[in-house]
Amino acid sequence: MRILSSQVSKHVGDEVTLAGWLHRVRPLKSVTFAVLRDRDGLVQVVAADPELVTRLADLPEETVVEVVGTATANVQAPGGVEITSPSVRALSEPALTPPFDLYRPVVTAALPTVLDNAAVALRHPRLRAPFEITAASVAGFRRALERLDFTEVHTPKVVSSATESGANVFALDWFGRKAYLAQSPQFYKQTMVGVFERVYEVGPVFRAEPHDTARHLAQYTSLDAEMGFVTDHRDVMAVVREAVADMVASVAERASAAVDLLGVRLPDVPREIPAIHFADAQELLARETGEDPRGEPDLAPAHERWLCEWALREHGSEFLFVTGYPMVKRPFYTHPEPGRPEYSNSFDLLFRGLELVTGGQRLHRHSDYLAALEARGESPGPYAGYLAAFAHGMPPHGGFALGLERFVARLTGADNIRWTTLFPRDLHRLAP
Ligand code: AMO
Repeated sequence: MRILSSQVSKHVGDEVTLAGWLHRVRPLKSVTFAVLRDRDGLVQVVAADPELVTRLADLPEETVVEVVGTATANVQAPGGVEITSPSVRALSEPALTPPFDLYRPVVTAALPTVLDNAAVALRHPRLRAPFEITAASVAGFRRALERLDFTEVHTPKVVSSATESGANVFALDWFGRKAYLAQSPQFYKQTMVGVFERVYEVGPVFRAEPHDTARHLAQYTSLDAEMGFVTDHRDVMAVVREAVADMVASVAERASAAVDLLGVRLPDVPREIPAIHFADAQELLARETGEDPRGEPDLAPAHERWLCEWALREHGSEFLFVTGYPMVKRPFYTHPEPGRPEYSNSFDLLFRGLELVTGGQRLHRHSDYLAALEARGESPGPYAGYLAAFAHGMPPHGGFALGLERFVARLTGADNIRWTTLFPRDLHRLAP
């Protein structure tokens, strides 16, 4: 029976069967050291038999093999155990040479080379590690929301109207009718509050981003939640805090090898994440930075970075909520701030200099939606299916969305979101 590389130390003295990829083949004078890679790690195989040494010389790295041999303790072997007296059987054809050496601990290949050759490049332990962290992050997100009694839903990704703004939407032909790729599950998650009160979704969303930036993708994974019976956006922020805390904890528990390999420093998630109102943030920036952003409807990336440094200095937190963004910059479903209707009951969560989450309280009265659409010069027609939820009675509610690839990029310190995206889709890239 096949065992994994991580299990060989429990079998010292036994004959064992392993299978995986030839990570490295290193011929010395009389013996050949081969390193086998499986889903759990690496194990060294020592071939001394001249026939096998000759055969290994013809097996290129990345060929898939089965190895049967004796697990033998050797303090000099990585992990303290190696496989001796092996027989080796190829399970694949001799593999093509990878575009760069997968066995070298550090990746020197540039991002485009990695992306162009993703099928094989992602096998490199350092390039695969972010996706172990991604999987653990999603498990943590689900765990938090399940604990808080949210129900997971799966909503359409082809829709009949834009949800976030008309500009960056992909249009497609749907049996002769105009359709769009969903920019978010926004309308459906709100609608489902009328059914379950609390819902969440993990799924792809599409943004026709015309800019080639290090933080934007044309398809990304959105971690969404929506909940009913909130007092205001602060109830939603409390759920964001729980979700992020469980994501970080789950990464520590389930992806510790990847965390160690990449030298990731996991953040503390404060019990209460500090929050600053948009207007106060602008005052602070004007006072402290010599620039005056007051009057601007949004924060510049440089200002987000500055505010994150400030939060770390003042509050010892790598997370900062900015609340109350101006209504003009928020989608029509946004709830205004009571008493200051130019501001909104919305928030962003900034993490290590970058916007990670957007959320807020929504309008919930049907008449408010009609007024909001009219104020923006839009007709309610295209939104009929969504507006029906409000006509039939909806509670005060709110929700948020977290960009998964951005989260992992900030966590791992990646300088480009594409290092933490499987097969990224962007302005230039539709394959592989
Ligand atoms: P928003 O459009 O701000 O909000 O998106 C939410 C979060 O998704 C991430 N994100 C992106 N990640 C990669 N590439 C992109 N092009 C991209 N665009 C956004 C960010 C961002 O914070 N419906 C609202 C959410 C809500 O209010 O519930 C929405 O989609 O991390």
